[in-house]
Amino acid sequence: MENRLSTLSLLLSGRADAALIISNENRRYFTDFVSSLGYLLVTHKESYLLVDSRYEEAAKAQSKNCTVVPFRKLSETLTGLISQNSIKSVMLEGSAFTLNSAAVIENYIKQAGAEAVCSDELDNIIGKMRITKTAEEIEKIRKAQRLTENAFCETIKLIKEGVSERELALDLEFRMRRAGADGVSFDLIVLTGARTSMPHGVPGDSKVKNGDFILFDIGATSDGYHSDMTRTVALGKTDSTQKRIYETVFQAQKNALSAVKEGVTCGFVDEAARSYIYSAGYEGCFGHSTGHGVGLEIHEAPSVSPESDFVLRSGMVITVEPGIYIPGKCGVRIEDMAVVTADGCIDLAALPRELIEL
Ligand SMILES: [Mn+2]
Repeated sequence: MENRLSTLSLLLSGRADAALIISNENRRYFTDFVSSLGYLLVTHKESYLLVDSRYEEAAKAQSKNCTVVPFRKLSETLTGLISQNSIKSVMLEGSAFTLNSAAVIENYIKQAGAEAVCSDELDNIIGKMRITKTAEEIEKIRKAQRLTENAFCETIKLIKEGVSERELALDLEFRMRRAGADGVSFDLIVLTGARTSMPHGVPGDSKVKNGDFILFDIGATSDGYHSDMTRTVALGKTDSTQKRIYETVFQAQKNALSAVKEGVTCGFVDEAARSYIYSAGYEGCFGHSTGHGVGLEIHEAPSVSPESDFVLRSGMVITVEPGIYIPGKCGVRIEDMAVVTADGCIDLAALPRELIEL
């Protein structure tokens, strides 16, 4: 891992003497250390990772590029470090705090004679760093994707009349974890029949019937990095309406994937999928955005949404996931993750996208 803390420290120059990072993903991003609580104080000279006794031993062994400082009373340890380093201003991640927790930390910072700056500025600085993935990060996402695909290929063998959404979701999660995944990227979505028209439905006791679409929106995490994939399969033969919906989404996704490359806007990619779906007569049946960034979080910048003028750059990882949803009838979504390159993209999914009729 390159020294991201030095990069951040440089980016803080002229804006603040220090930054205090509390979000789990950002602490992990900068120190490689995983914990559910901790405070990373980044100064221009040095970075301190403040942890309680539960994490002291592990943090000392595993964290990178920072000094581990165990604390019993956060107020004392934090104010001590701020004073010792003559820090006069501390930037906070506006998105990571609740109103209450911000008030507490701001008070500690004031007690040390410094000013707290709680806005979106630090989020934006870190967001810009995280949005472009290194080759090492892309490998982690690819590994998470392989775990997802391997589980999917095994689980779909269980599909037959009478098997429930819940059973399929559980089977997928079990296979992912047994194969080495940290966990799932989100509560896995497995929907059958008419319920596939709900883009983010929750798996329940509904059972697969012949002729149903079964929609899987799934992902494993590996080394903290997320994967995200959607496949819609059918049990038995689909009718002409289902086929037309599937083919439209399939082509829309192809169009959007072909549109991805460095220099184009997210709005351009969205439009490539959306205009195809709308012109096929499905206007009003595709409400969500075409995609989103993926990394240490399942939903990151950029948002691949209509009219977005955000410009894609090489190394960004986005999903491309158009869908068509007809309430009471069925829905189809197909989703791959893609790495933006100078002249196109690399599709991180290795699985085919043509309709599978089991
Ligand atoms: Mn997604």
